[in-house]
Amino acid sequence: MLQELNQRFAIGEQLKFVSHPSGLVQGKIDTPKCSGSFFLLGAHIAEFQPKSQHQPILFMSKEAVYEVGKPIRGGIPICFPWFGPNKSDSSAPAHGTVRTVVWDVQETKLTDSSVLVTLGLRSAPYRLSLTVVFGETLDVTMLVRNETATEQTCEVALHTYFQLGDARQASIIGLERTEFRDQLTGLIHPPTGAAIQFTEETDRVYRGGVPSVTIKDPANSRSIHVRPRNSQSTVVWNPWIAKSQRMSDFGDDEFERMCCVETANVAPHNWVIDAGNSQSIGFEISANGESQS
Ligand code: TA6
Repeated sequence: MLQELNQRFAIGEQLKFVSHPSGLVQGKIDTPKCSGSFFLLGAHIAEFQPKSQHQPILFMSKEAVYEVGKPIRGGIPICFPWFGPNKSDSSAPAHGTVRTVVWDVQETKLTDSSVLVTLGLRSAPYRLSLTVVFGETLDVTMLVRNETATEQTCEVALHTYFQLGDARQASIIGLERTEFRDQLTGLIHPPTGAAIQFTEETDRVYRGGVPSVTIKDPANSRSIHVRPRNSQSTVVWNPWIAKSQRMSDFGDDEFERMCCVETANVAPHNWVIDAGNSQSIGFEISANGESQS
């Protein structure tokens, strides 16, 4: 399988497919602009580090499990066709079904010295594609096509885990004028007018599109910018101490070095996709400031 994948889709030393120690198929990117990687399992983007940065942009748990049928803790899990628990079937997996199945490679190419990869999955009644451009920035677009003769309602979240030098010193700018639902209490809060800081378990769905979200990470002397596209929801999460201890695939102290800022369309901004139509969501991630090695 690896031989065929590399024959069809490798790009010299800039993109090649390898067998991860877990046995999962992993695409590895190394260009003058960045290094990165993804798994076919879940079309899971696992690593992204511009050559200008001494720290990865994406967080991956040291306790992550790499196994078909299970989600990988870190990177960019894709939550679809629902977010969180399934509202009508408590036995269904959290965050949907597409992050735990193997996607296929549809296209790879070098474009302006950046590596473009498109992965695909047919997950009835939808056909999905994820296009990722690994360059100085990370550009991700997910396209969802409704292949039925009736409209379909779904949720989507690109559940991005960001690496932080110290979550206690970090702050998130760009959502201060947006109301949010506190997922821990179910209460809706008006805009706070202030940056988000992490002092406890934080799990919020911000309602309404924003042009950009900035994660200020002074401990790494950098800021990370997320520019969402066609997203009406932004989820912000840090599990903090107790929840970290309850997650077997997450280190007890790893909450100190990560946060999630998720580009999404979740309730009440579910997608309603007409028969035969498509919807897309995406973002561009960039970083500035030198992080100390
Ligand atoms: O996006 C935040 C969240 O919904 C949290 O409630 C937490 O459950 C997190 O996702 C991780 O979910 P997972 O199913 O990947 O453990």
